Amino acid sequence: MAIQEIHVPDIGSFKDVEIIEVLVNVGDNVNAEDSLITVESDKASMEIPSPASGVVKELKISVGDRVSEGSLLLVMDVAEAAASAASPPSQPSPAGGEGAKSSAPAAVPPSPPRPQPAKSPTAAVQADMKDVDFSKAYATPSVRKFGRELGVDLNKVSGSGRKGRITQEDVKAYVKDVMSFGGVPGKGAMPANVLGVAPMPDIDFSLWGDIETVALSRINKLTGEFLHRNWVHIPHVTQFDQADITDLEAFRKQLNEENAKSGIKITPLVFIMKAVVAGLKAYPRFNSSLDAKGENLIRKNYFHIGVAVDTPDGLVVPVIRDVDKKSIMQLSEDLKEVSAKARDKKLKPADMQGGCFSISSLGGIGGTKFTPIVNAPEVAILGVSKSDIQPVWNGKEFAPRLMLPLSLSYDHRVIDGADGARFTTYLAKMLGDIRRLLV
Ligand code: CAO
Repeated sequence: MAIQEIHVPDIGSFKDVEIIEVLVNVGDNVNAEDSLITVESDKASMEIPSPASGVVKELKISVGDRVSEGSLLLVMDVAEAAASAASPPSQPSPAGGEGAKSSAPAAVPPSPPRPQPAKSPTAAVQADMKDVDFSKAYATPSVRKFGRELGVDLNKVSGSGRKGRITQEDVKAYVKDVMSFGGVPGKGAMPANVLGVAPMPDIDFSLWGDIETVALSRINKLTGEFLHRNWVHIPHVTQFDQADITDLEAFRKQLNEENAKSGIKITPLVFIMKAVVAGLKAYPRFNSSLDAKGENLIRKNYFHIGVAVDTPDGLVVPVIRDVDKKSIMQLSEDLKEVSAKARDKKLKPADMQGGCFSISSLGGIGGTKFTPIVNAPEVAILGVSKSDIQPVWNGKEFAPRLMLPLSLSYDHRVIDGADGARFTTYLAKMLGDIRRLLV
């Protein structure tokens, strides 16, 4: 045995890239070509394999560190035979191409966070793989992701790729095998929670005309995974309503005139935030989250509101804290600050955590209603569309009133339809006469 430092080999155009996964721990027995870490650039992720077999003695990096060719990764007690064979560094494997040795890997979504070990993985194909430990499965992040999406426990799939690496074809063959045997091969019936959803086909669009491929931003990819998870896990219902904001709008315009010199613009959104807080106080179930087992509701006695901000790189939801304690002017300032931070990419993860309820306002753009996706672990989200003048019957005649469309999506496991309707009715009442917010 010999102590050897393991460095990042030639990784082509990947420079100063972030480590998104450390796949080994101190004490692990590693075989040559086993993946050590996954790095990610703006465009792609890539696994760095071990150049030698041996035991990991010391890790010199952790998730979030940035590395380039030559960076020290770890110290290994290398097996004698492997030590001499270890001199030419192994090539990293681009996550997008099985066994490929390209320095310009294809763009793929980042690998999801490393899951915790499963307590009792009984089924070969499961609907939810988030708790299953794939760390010993020899597969690229894209194949791990594919396996998770199909609910396949990769630990049970044999790899036909180089050095036994599991390929996408192996996963497909495994699923076919399990399906054709009506369950776990040789072990009985199909588990009840099989997803049963076919993977998206890989289509060559150039067959029908000129195309170009544009890599998704990191925010697009993360948001996509997050929204997909919430869409699949949460039974959504969307309740539509309208608030008469004719008087509110007159007051808002007056405030803006009075504060013209302050440089702070008051938009309808800050009043909506205040009305939402009143709603959360009146209907505390909306200010709660389900615990991980789905058995208890965690009720919050604070009022932090997430606001969806549209940026050139995608959607982010910074959280404005203690909305109940802030004035309309203060909230307008906060909103201006967080949207500027979001658009300048200066938001930190902590700025986007701890929200109780989110608001997605498309009122500055247009549209009449939409169905926002709940921002879990929150249980409801309010979509706001563009207000417009409508004829409203006042008992004697139709009067022109400024109506604001509201679209409330909620988690039906926590909120009943009646409460959904009560909540929007309450919001409309508050926004229709904002003096009520003081009561
Ligand atoms: N009806 C009519 N006009 C509205 C309105 C509404 N509901 N909401 C805002 N407006 C007006 C504002 O008063 C402002 O008018 P002036 O320019 O005349 O003053 C204009 O529209 C632009 O407002 P804004 O968008 O700059 O400000 P905001 O406070 O309403 O919103 C922010 C701030 C950050 C939420 C917004 O800029 C944004 O990014 N919205 C997009 C959110 C998004 O993408 N959601 C989709 C997520 S997917 O569910």
